[in-house]
Amino acid sequence: MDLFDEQEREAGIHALAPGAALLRGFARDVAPTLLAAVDDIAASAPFRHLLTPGGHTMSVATTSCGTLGWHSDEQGYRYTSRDPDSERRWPAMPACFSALAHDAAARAGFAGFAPDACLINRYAPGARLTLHQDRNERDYGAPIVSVSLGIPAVFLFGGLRRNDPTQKLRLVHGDVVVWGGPSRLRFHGVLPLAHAEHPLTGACRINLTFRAAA
Ligand SMILES: O=C(O)CCC(=O)C(=O)O
Repeated sequence: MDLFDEQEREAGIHALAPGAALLRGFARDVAPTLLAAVDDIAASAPFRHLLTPGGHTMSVATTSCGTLGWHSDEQGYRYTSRDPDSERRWPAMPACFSALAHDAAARAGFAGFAPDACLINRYAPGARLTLHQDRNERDYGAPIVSVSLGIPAVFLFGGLRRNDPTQKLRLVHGDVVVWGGPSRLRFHGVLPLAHAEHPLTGACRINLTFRAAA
């Protein structure tokens, strides 16, 4: 049995660093409801491949829900109250999303988390997210709650400097990672996804990243 198998077998809370935890399987039961809500959101705010400030097209497709949505283009990274593609407000955050994010944060030691933004990332095999910090939010007092659905991914969880060593965590359907407090600005990313199939998502991974942005 390798380390990945061992981690996946153990449901429950796994400390990653001060203020950071992996909650194995925390979202598994509610996953079908979450995925149905993602379909509804994508019907009014479709997934798109954003441009980075450097002019590269992101391999991950994104959309958002909540009061604020995350956006990137040649002008930089930022939150917007309207979907720049349609000029309409982002879809409201479904109650099942806010409840899950609140409960996962509480389980990891952050009571009262009330996200106003959920970035939804869709990864096809080969898609990746390079190491970055989440720093477009106004207040770093609230944690980040990140939910994995569908096919597995290897999540890189680093330190406060880009070159710090990273932990490699294989995240599977229903896993939730929470980082806040002294870990709030840790670098993190996702390695290129291997090809796989999941009964609920096909050959794709959906990630929900909840933030208190305003
Ligand atoms: O897909 C993931 O697990 C991480 C997503 C992420 O790092 C982000 O949206 O900032």
